[in-house]
Amino acid sequence: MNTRHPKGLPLSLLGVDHALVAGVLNVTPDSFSDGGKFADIDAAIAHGVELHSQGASFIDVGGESTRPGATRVSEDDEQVRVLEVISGLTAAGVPVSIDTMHASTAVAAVEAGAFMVNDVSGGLADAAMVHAVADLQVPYVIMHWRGHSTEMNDLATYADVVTDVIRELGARVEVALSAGIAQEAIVIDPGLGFAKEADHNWAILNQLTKFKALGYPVLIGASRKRFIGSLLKSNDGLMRPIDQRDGATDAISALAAAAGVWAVRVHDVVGSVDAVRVGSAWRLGRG
Ligand code: PMM
Repeated sequence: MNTRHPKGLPLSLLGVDHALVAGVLNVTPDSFSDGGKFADIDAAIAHGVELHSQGASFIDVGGESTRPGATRVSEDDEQVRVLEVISGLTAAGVPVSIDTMHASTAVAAVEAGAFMVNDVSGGLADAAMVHAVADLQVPYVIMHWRGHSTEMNDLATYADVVTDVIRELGARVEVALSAGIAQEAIVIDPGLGFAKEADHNWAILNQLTKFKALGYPVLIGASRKRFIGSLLKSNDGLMRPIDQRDGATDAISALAAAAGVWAVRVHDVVGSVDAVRVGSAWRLGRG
């Protein structure tokens, strides 16, 4: 199996030998970091084009917030939010992935030009998803997930977080394979912040090589998440504000690239583009 890239990547990304940077584009009124800013379609497309020009390998477009406590959106509302943005970016030559838990949105998004489906629920939220992706024959990101945003904070209990997440991810990979998704099309993601407390995330990052060893390309989404905010608390105990977490995000991007991940998913592309170059050169022993 080729663990460098999943099968089905745009040609423009195949020659890249450092970790890829996925730029986050949340077209939602309520995402925790950039939500609300890009609800207007033209502004969203312009932002995606800008992230791509800054060096993002592809743009991950999502229309449903997965922020802890967020309420769900209907498939129709989600598609109204994302489809025009995806076709606009595709027309501008920007590779796009779709961040969705809905099979119908995945299908419509790929029709609109998306090359990959990023499903934070790893197929658990919508049983039709793995079958849809098998038909679409596109790369599929399977993230570790235990439940929707309204309940995930109560599900963060593990005997051993690394062992448990690897086992649960493995079960979702089996479901995807049984549905007919090609092994070469699968990407795995430990799901930082999803039913995980701060130290669960650090334990996972500490053991990234164990995820790599499963043989699938690995994607990491640490950008601006709460566990960074709590690591960098001020002396009086205040969380580091969301808009001041990019330096730490860049550090994680560098270390994740050094550990051999396939891609990092970030809001601030500029810093992570340099960071993954450093991490990948470190890993390869050449620039
Ligand atoms: N995190 C978020 C959304 N989508 N997708 C993947 N594959 N991995 C992640 O860690 C991930 C994701 C939540 O962050 P956001 O609200 O800033 O997009």
